[in-house]
Amino acid sequence: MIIMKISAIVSLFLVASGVTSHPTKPTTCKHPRIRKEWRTLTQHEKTAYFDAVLCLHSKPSILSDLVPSSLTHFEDFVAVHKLQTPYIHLCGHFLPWHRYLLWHYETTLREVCGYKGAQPYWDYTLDRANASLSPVILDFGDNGPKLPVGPPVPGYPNGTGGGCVQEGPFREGKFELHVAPRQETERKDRCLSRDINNQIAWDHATHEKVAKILEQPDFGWMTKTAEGLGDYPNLGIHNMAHYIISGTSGDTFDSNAEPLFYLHHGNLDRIWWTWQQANKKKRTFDVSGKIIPWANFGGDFSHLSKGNVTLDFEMNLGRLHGPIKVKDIMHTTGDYLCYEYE
Ligand SMILES: *[C@@H]1O[C@H](CO)[C@@H](O)[C@H](O)[C@H]1NC(C)=O
Ligand SMILES: *[C@@H]1O[C@H](CO)[C@@H](O)[C@H](O)[C@H]1NC(C)=O
Ligand SMILES: *[C@@H]1O[C@H](CO)[C@@H](O)[C@H](O)[C@H]1NC(C)=O
Ligand SMILES: [Cu+2]
Repeated sequence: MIIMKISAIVSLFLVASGVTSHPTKPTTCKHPRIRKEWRTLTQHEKTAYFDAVLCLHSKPSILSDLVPSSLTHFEDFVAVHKLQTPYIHLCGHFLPWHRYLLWHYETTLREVCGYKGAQPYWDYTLDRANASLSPVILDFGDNGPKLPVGPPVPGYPNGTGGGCVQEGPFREGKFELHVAPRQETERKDRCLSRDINNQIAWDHATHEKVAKILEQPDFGWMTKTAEGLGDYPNLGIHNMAHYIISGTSGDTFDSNAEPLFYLHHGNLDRIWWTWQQANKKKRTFDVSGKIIPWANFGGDFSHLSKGNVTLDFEMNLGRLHGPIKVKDIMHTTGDYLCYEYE
């Protein structure tokens, strides 16, 4: 009787601890890629990163039959994000899906374009005082000439640019985009545009906003705080950073046609990672939140389950990669992913 009780207690304990015991298990990740803040990279490292992105943009598309406006391998990532936009934002797997996208983008830069480094990130809180002077944005080129473009969010002042980027590695004439805006899939040749909004940076690129995310007790509240609490376009830190740059970056569907997207999402992923690191046992495998997004981007959700995202939920990058399960990407130094933030 006593033995039975003990074994019942033990098995209860095992069920309760469940996957949370994974982080302490040895994993196959021995030499994690170290992701650094952009401004700490050497000039040599910065040039190597730009060369790799431009290389990716010179490789032919592998899915242009699906999205005719994707002409390059760089644009394939934009096409995949565009097609999945209604299903990967404002939902439980928002952070997992974007972590997976970043890992595969970083890996492709390395495998296809010989990049030796890791995906850098952009800590925009360092540029809050004047986003127009951000050394990160300026390394990626300028703002583009002033055009009559309204504010990205009602109630904010207009941005400071709006035209085609004229300087740097992604300037007009050197870096042409073919991928059409929003949900369109037909080819539309255009430039990369930016419309830096200093007021949005001042109001939202704050340490307080980051601290608010980090102090949330569980994944559900943490991700909602990061993404905005359901009242899109509420300026959660995720939307906010897109709108600091605006222009191409402000169009959710193909926001990753802006190379800075991957640095912004690197930072968002770092915030999630920092939150996980603060309580590895409890948080490394904590995931929840609805499968069906809490705001409609114009998708058909009839094929989706009404429940929450779990560790066994499947994600894919269309024809680029997958499917994998959410549990594969929860641990950044596990058996699938292998990176850390500096
Ligand atoms: C920010 O920098 C830009 C570019 O140098 C400048 O025109 C602007 O006045 C600065 N804004 C503030 C608030 O200092
Ligand atoms: C902001 O841009 C809009 C659209 O071009 C324009 O109508 C408006 O006058 C601008 N506002 C200011 C204060 O310049
Ligand atoms: C679904 O996710 C939400 C948000 O994380 C959470 O509050 C809720 O408890 C979850 N529901 C279930 C049944 O797990
Ligand atoms: Cu996205």
